[in-house]
Amino acid sequence: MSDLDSLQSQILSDIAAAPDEAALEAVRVSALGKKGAISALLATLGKMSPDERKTQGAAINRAKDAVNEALTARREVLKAAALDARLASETLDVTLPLRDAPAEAGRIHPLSQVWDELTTIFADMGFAVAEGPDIETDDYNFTRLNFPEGHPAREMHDTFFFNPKEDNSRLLLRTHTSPVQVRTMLNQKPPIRVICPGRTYRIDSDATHTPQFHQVEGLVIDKGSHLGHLKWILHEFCKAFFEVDRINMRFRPSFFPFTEPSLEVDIQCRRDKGEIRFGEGEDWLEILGCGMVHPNVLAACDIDPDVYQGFAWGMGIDRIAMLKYGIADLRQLFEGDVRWLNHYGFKPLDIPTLAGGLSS
Ligand code: 2U9
Repeated sequence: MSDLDSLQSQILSDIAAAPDEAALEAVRVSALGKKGAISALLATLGKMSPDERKTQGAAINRAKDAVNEALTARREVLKAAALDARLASETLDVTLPLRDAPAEAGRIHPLSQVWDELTTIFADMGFAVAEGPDIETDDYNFTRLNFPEGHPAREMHDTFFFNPKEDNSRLLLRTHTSPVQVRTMLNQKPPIRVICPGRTYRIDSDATHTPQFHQVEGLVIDKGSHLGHLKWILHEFCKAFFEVDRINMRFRPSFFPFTEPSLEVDIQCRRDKGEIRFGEGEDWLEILGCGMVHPNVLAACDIDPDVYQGFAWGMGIDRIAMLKYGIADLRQLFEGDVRWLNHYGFKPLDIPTLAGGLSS
């Protein structure tokens, strides 16, 4: 085999072995580039005799053509292989579930969820939502609610007071949402049917109390309203809220300055391996307080107690949220831990409705 033949077969086998386009380019440069082996042979033609040049020139050019052809063919093969590899690596599996859309990102806090659930339930019964300021007067938070001046019942509430004003009156952070009902009665004529969800404050901080917490209270004022209506409303609320068909309730006598008679309500439940089930079982769990609005409160809110009567109730939103969603520690509700929220939170578009389900 001549030197040219062996050079050509070496180059062709290098071309065949080139694993990618970069390696193939390196083979091309070493054969046909300025300093390439075939280019070097072509440069020798000038020093040859015309006869020699004729035969050698034709032979070298055939080798050059063969190399060019092999390069083109190999380049096509490598290009196709590179494309196949890219297509394989960039394959999209259209059967995979969709990634969360932006509207699915973030979570609704369980307290907000429960707040929405209970306003949905009471709205369905015809209740309006009333709101009022967090900073209240002593008069609206205590006096008009039949807490006599200097009465120990005021101390039960462990109040956050602001510094006294010049006239010695003191503003305070409301200890319950009841002043919202006082404002409602002063501004609206009966019949009244409102619920008052809101933030409340008491100087209390331990495993079962936070200085800021949440309450929802309800108030009905009409000429013929009575305890039977109150029991029905609370019973319907508990069934809807805990999403059970039946629930047993127990009404125990109690005392609040603003209601007479006053009652505390327990619901029947079963405690099972750290979980609570409602609507069955032998245990009782206190969930709210209620009663007929005290005639002194009606009178203090410009409503004639000889014409109208009413009932009211109150419960802790934090407590019913913990019971419904199995949250063990009250303080977790206030920590703002995103990992906790991702576990206990609700999807933003799963808005509670009675038709679509409260928490499904
Ligand atoms: C007016 C008249 C009456 C609201 C009521 C309760 C009973 C009650 C507690 C439950 C748990 C507060 O969060 S808690 O500690 N509340 O037991 N609340 S009756 O009665 C009113 C309110 C306003 C004008």
